[in-house]
Amino acid sequence: MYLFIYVSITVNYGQLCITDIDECLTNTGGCAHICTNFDGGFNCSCSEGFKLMNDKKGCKPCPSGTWGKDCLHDCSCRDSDTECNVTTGCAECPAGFQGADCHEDIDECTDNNPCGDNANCTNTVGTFKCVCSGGFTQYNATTCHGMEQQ
Ligand SMILES: [Ca+2]
Repeated sequence: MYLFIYVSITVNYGQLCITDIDECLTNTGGCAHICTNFDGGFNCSCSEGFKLMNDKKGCKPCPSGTWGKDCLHDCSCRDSDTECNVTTGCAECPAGFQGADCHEDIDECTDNNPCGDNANCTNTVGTFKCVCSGGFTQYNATTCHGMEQQ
């Protein structure tokens, strides 16, 4: 018994497994879309707008509400999921947001002072506030008037 194990180990160490086999050269490694070879193995991946299936070879279209490489991005578009392209994402974000996933707040206060000269702009997530400077009162969301203007 001990002798058998010793011989088996010796044989395995004796094999020369130095040269990598490029599995991607044969039938794209069985990958539906993209095959990536590396030393000792290979990976399958999918094009934008597709997700790798459980068999690690097939690719299925992104489910509704997701997009991009491996469907990792959320569709948080302005109107509905129908405007979310599976490869490019949202055509238009909801007001106050930007970025590929529409999760990034727009700092309205740094873009162009929407509050005018008589108020201080405060950025908030998804929108902004105008707080009237001393001596001025709120006229509407973005305008403050002095006493003589009311
Ligand atoms: Ca904001």
